[in-house]
Amino acid sequence: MRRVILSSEEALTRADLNRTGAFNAQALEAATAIVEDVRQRGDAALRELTARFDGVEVTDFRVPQSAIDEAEQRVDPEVLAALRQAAAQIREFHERQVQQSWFFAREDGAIVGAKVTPLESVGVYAPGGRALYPSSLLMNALPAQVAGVERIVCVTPPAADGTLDAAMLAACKIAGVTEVYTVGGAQAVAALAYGTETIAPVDKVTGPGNAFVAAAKKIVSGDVGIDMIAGPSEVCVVADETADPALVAIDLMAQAEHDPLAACYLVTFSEAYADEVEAAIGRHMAASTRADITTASLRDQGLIVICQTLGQAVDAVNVIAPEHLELHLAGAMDLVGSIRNAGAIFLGEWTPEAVGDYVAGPNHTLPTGGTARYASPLSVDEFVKKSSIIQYTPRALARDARAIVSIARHEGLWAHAESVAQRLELLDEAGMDG
Ligand code: HSO
Ligand code: ZN
Repeated sequence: MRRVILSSEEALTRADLNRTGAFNAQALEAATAIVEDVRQRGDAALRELTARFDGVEVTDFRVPQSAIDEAEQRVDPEVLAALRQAAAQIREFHERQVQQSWFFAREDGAIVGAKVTPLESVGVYAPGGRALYPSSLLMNALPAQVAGVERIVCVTPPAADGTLDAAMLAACKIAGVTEVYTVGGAQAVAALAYGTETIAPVDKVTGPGNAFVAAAKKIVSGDVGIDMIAGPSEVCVVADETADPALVAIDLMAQAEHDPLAACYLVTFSEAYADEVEAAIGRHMAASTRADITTASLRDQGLIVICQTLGQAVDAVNVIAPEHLELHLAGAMDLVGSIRNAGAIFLGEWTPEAVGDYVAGPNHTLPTGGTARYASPLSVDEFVKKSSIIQYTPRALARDARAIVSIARHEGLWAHAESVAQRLELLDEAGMDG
């Protein structure tokens, strides 16, 4: 892993990070053409693009309900039980996020508030290939279900033999997905956004994907809602001398094995400790079943930051603004207040990121690429919208009339002012002073 050694006066900068980004100009150009093609030609384009990119001839994109219902019988019972346990814990966590509509009655009789309404339909993108994750399907579909979304559509690319993973279909069933389509890539995002003969459009598209999927989400956003544009996955481990280097090493590898582009950061306090972690990575690697991906990620994207002080380490974390942050330090909980930027914070040596990836309950769809500076984990909020509610009484209107008329006149908006003034006249005629 590359190293940056900070003297006590130095601070980590964003330029030190060399982030790859969620997509590039090439992916954007390719996705633009694909989205346009699907918009123009619907299912015919989906068929051609699926043949070209997935090497599969799909005649009917819709997965029959019977296949979804039967999938549970084809999944290893232990995996099925694990998915059910994960779903229960994810659901329980997200139920706490549900927001109620609220109304506030003012003393003058006016009522103002917000009405919370679930989106009618959402489309969840579930990647295939290297990133075939039923857990991600749960993390996207369950918050939508908890929010009260009625139509939850899953799109996912076919395997080389044209089939879909049984565990993915079982996860769809567990999470209340109502339609599944065998289509992936930018073309699937376009189909969800604009609709085709077989796929009715949705209100919002969520879910992770490769650079083309990320680019397609960027393109369709505005015509349809999107969650976040997810880039390569990241972890930042802060470890002091008390942390077990073997555990720090395996936790870095747990993120690196996702993707050669995954970015792993180790923030620590001596070169000798960093050497120990790297030596442990070497020992673990011999047993890894994903050594190629893991090695490439750590070699090309990995970064070790050596700090002199804890304050410097906290500053480094806030510059990295990692998707996942693990604190392997004595007194980790005391540091939480000073961490401004992190998608999820894992405290102490008994909390590997894998806990949060699967079962803890919080969402594993988290802001990447430094977007934790301003963005939050995927939540029930992403699947509802709010409408403001306003009801005035004569008294409330009389009370606020002057302010409205003043601002309206200042803005040169005659009818705005009149719409209030004329009502006040009506009140006068009726002998009501509000
Ligand atoms: N760490 C991944 C989520 C995941 N891990 C899915 C296992 N399966 C991205 O945050
Ligand atoms: Zn993971």
